[in-house]
Amino acid sequence: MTVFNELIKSVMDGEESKTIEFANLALQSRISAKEILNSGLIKAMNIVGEKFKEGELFVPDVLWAAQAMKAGIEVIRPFFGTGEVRSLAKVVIGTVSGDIHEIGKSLVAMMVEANGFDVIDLGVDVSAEKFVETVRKNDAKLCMMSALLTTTMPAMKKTIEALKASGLSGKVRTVVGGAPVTRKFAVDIGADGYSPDASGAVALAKSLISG
Ligand code: B1M
Repeated sequence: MTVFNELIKSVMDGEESKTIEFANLALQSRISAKEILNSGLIKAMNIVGEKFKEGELFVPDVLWAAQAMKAGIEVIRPFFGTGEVRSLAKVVIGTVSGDIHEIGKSLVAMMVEANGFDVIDLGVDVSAEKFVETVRKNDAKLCMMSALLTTTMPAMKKTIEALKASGLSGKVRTVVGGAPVTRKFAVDIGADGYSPDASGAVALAKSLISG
């Protein structure tokens, strides 16, 4: 089996220690962190998602896989730095209220941080009030929201409205993303930006800060 197949299998089996072992092995084989992420960890989680949808895997299996994936991300995290000068622009990020999916959000947070931003990660199930309070307290320039459930997407609209109602809309730009989120939805709810993936989110953060 190739190192990628081993890595994918270890995530799917929820074998955290094996995921760490194979992620390290891949790095030693001079495979880039980006490739390990895309062709190993994310690929595995997509297969898990499909199997979950088909009823072949259940919530605990998905949780174990998610934990293994998180462990793999920690192994490659130090290799995501770009060496750019820190912008010092503060970014508040979180998964919106009612939603506990954290991996995609953490990935975006990690990559945005690696590109020179000061990231305040509020975690998951973050209320509109918490986003507003943190943006205000830290004079954040960007508020980034993730949602993985169609049922939690309205919480993004609620947060954007809360930012506006608090008089922060001219001071902070908003970015939304996550598997069910679309560009049209982002436009409809008045977000300043949308990205389908983590690298797009980084590019967007840079352009919104400079523009
Ligand atoms: Co859940 N889950 N889950 N889940 N889960 C999905 C999302 C689902 C698509 C599975 C399926 O049915 N195929 C489905 C949602 C259907 C829908 O609404 N459209 C679903 C469901 C239904 C549920 C529950 C309701 C299941 C239940 O209890 N019956 C429940 C809800 C809990 C809740 O939140 N209230 C639930 C629970 C869970 C677990 C807790 C078991 C676990 C999360 C554990 C954790 O995060 N610690 C889990 C997982 C792991 C998944 C899947 C399998 C994988 C998600 C993931 O981590 N992907 C997922 C199926 C799938 O996506 N294939 C599924 C890897 C990650 C790197 O990708 O998060 O998409 P992703 O992030 C990407 C992009 O979306 C983007 O960049 C990232 C990197 O490219 N992105 C952004 C994300 N945020 C961004 C923000 C940005 C920009 C880009 O800017 C701000």
